[in-house]
Amino acid sequence: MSLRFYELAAADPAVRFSPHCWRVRMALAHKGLEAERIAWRFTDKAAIAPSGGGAVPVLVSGETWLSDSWRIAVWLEESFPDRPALFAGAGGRGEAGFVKNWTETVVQPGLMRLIVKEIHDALDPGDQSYFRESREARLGERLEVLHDGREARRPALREALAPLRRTLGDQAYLGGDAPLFSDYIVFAAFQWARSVSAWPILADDDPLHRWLDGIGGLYGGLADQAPRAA
Ligand SMILES: N[C@@H](CCC(=O)N[C@@H](CS)C(=O)NCC(=O)O)C(=O)O
Repeated sequence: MSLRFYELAAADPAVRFSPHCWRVRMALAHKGLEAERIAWRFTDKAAIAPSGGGAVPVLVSGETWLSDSWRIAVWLEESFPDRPALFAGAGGRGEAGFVKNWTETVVQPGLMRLIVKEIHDALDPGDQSYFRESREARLGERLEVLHDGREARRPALREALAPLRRTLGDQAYLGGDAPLFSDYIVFAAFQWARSVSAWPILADDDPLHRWLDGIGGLYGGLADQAPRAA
């Protein structure tokens, strides 16, 4: 079954930074699946119109267009049941739902306000005004103001990561002894940040580095070796 994968790209098309796309990239690698990766830009809505939406990730299999990282992961799990599991059964999938919602309501919004100016700067010029307008409306602030105030906001994000830090103090991965989709959901948010920004989100001695480094090195260093804008 051949797969096509639309991924958000920066000005340098080799830089793929979207957190939601990174979830799918890691999920495909976890399942041992190859996909043709297609660079997509925010303003190229027409290219993914058959998905029914205007956002990536989009995965295409034959005539089937799938959008939304969670739906794609569930589809991969159901379509490739003999490959390594992304969820630990129905209960594990339920719990991964909490991880997804925590990541989307706490981790990603916190990171966004720290790196949004650098995302903008990494974008293709054709995407920059769309991004600025839509994100300033969403965040209620100018990108430069958010950037200038980020030092003061970083401690709050570090503190908000306490549940993750404590869980990973007791076990190697959110999935237990080995990573599952829940690990990739949170990891992808950090991969988003480091794809566009060299500014340290975590303190040097944060124990989360062990977990991040472990996942970054998986699948031949897929994430660690990915091109970055910063
Ligand atoms: N719930 C979706 C969110 C997808 C999403 O927001 N994608 C962003 C890139 S990270 C996007 O394509 N946004 C399009 C836009 O802002 O116009 C998922 O999990 O895949």
